[in-house]
Amino acid sequence: MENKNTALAKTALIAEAVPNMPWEPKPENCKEIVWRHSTNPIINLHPMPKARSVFNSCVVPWGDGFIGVFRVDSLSMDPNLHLGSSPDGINWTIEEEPISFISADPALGQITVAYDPRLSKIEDKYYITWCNAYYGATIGQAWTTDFKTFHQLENAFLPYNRNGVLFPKKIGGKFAMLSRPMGLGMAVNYGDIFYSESPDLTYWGKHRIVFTRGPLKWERVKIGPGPIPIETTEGWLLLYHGVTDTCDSFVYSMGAAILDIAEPSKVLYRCKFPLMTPEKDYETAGYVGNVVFPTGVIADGATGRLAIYYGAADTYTGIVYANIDEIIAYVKENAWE
Ligand code: BMA
Repeated sequence: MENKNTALAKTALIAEAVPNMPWEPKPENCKEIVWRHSTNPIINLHPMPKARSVFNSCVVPWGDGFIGVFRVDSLSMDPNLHLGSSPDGINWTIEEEPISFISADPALGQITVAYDPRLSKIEDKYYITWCNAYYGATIGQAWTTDFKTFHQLENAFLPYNRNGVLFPKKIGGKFAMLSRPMGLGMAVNYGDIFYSESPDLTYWGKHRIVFTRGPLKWERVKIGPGPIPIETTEGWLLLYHGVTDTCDSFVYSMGAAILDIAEPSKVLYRCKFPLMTPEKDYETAGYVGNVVFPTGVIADGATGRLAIYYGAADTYTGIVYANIDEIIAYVKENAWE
């Protein structure tokens, strides 16, 4: 019988076991690296009375089940962050009212717009980062230990910045974050992934480029980090979104890269091809069509299984599954020289 250590070495995933995670085996005829949950989308339009849609959200194991922070677009289409819980990671109950944050500075606490949360457990705390509106998009930060009381911290950066994604452990003793500084509006063409460090989550610095938009079409307009990076024996697996333009819109796909464990601004491998592009009706049509936007992941250290949560068409929540071995092999085989 295989013991846990053997399984860890084989799967290359450094994570706790999550035996009850959502999972479906790869369909026999599937040639893709990731495959969709059979009853996607798992969260449909109008999941509760005051909500229009729920997407771009993140989840973690909690107790016997799962808990998550969800982007809920209200009936007026304004986004905010809501708590959700689930026994199986697929059927979610999302709270009607947004999360209320306790903030030392009332100016920061007046959240009017909040979206695209990420959730990261570092030591004994769960940290939420999100796109916060403070004179423009910037990175909001908060922590909780019980998912009842939420303590808001300083915004990490000046506007304009989106997609703040904390690493799930300190690097060289410092908190570490990937983010995507950006221009204001479509006129300023800027959207690449940077790495930053902080001793205390208040003061951020040592900003380093990780990688810029790619020369291939699928990611030539902008890129941004997706779920929290996944620790493996090969390095940090970063799932990210890459955006291209067509004659009438953008197309958001999911790509992957492997970053150095000790110095994550160093890219070891970056895959030339996306792992997933919008193909299903619920991805190509909706509030914003042709969008797959990964923001959450559950990783099972015992088997190397991944369940990746993504927003579809800015309207629905979906899950795709993958095996860590297969993703890593695919990224290496198809990496830029
Ligand atoms: C990005 C963000 C995301 C959204 C995506 C596609 O810029 O606004 O929240 O999912 O565009 O519209």
